[in-house]
Amino acid sequence: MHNREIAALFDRMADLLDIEQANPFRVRAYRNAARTVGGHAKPMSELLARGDDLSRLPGIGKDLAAKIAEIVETGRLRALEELEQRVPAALSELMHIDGLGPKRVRSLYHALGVRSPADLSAALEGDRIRSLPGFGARTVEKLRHGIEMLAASEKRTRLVDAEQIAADLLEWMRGSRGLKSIEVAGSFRRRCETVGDLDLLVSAARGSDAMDRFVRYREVDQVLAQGKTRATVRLRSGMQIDLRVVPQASHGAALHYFTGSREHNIAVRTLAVRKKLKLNEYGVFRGDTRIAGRTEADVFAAAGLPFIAPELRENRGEVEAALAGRLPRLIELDDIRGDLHCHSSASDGHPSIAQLAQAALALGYEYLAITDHTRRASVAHGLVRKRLEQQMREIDRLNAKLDGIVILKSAEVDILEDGSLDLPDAVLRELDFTVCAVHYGLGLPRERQTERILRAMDNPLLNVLAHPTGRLIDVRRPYAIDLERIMRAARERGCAIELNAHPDRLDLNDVHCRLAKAIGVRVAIGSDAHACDDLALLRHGIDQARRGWLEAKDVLNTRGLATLRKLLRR
Ligand code: DGT
Ligand code: CA
Ligand code: CA
Repeated sequence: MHNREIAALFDRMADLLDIEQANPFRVRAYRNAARTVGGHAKPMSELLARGDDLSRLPGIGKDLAAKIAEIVETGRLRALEELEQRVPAALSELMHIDGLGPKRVRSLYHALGVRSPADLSAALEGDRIRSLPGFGARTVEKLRHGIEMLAASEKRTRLVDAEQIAADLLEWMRGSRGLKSIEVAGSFRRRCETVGDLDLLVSAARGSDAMDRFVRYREVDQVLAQGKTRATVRLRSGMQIDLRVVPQASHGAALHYFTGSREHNIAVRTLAVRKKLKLNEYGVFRGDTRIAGRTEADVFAAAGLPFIAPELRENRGEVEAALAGRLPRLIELDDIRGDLHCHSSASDGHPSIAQLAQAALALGYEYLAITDHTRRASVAHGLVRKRLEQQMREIDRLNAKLDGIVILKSAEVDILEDGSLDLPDAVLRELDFTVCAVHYGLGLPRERQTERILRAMDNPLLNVLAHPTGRLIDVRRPYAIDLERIMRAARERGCAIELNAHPDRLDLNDVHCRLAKAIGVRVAIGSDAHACDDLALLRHGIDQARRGWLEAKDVLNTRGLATLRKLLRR
């Protein structure tokens, strides 16, 4: 059982309890548990095996700790099975459609017998749904989009989830006889935000048992194809895996070929052909002689190219840049000097500021900004002015004691519908800087939404525009905005644009990062952590930044504190 799967059971529990109108605290407890487990870096099974007390994890009490142990040991959760006797399990899937909450799900179920996304699709075809209270034309339209997103999300897996699946499989495969190397190629290696399947590449000595071992992996649900050097299986999680076994002499060529993208491969092959060479997954050939293939660098060199990082291989100009000696020096996680977006127990995050500071220090950061929500986000215990002032005093006290790290006073400030910020300027001025975002009124028409954000940026107290498109991967589309116009305005005004690194968001995405670079607006990468371990989520932002050609100099929080302060000032 991967952490994601345990989290999914808790989430389903929370959904069904919510639909059943159970105690909201119970619902929230399961949600928090899902977040803690799903975002934890180590598998729960490993923590249990080494005797850790799970009730020490944030948001996990004795009861939930026992439930995690039950799931790890039995693969089941009895409490959920009992609940599913009363509430149809598929109703939980409906809860994941944008526009549906427990109330609407209940009314769809009771009034129209809608139990699943398929039922909902059918109901949307007819007009009985319009007679239900709360299902106006806009909601119906939103639900149509929501169903499309759900259908699309079933075909692809978020990179962060694929990582857990891949890590477990790799560990199993490393036990193969005669194994020389093993790598995951494809979109996974290019660090795409979602992957369709995993492409596993093994180089092995003759007579290796890698192929047999692959199809015997305990998570395999179905072997779809099996030959001597290639096989395809489907795992119980639904993920499909392609395996290729190649001799070492072809390793680099195969790695390049199966990393793709297809369009990048074609561009490189075209260069090779111009040099009268043949390039395929076995090597680079002049006539019948293999002149390269053992390493990827050799393959690139044979085509007349320097090594091109996997994240760039989308045929978005990387081959031309490589030929001209103008490849970017991509940002690395090590370049990051601090985190500019995280939540403490003052809002919806769990940890205290002191705990967050210790965790940030352990990551080697020089600074950490505390960006709790302000007033409007009442669901997340918006910080009223008084508490924000208390928090600032607490930060002053901590900063006086802490060595090696500085906590920055900030807040995630709501941009209201008229473009004003929801705290008075006098309060905002007390902060080191602000992170501002749209959380409500996501459905405004493009022109108005863009105006709203431009007006907010007119206020010189707006420093970073957070998660600029508002999309949630697999769940919610970006809101309608003219992002290019916003970025240009941000550059003129000296605002930065956030790359929110949380795996639910990745907002900016890769293409937007590239646009930011072209426009010359600085990018601030933030983890949006709600737990100490979440600070490590920042690496997901680095993946997308690299895909967007960003270099350390394009990113705000690669600077030391003094320069950061200077750059933030408007
Ligand atoms: P995915 O799985 O949809 O997230 O995306 P990829 O890029 O992993 O695609 P996949 O799994 O179909 O194939 C892996 C790589 O293999 C792909 O990126 C490039 C290479 N490849 C597969 N088929 C072809 C082909 O017909 N021509 C070329 N040039 N390369 C191919
Ligand atoms: Ca793939
Ligand atoms: Ca594949």
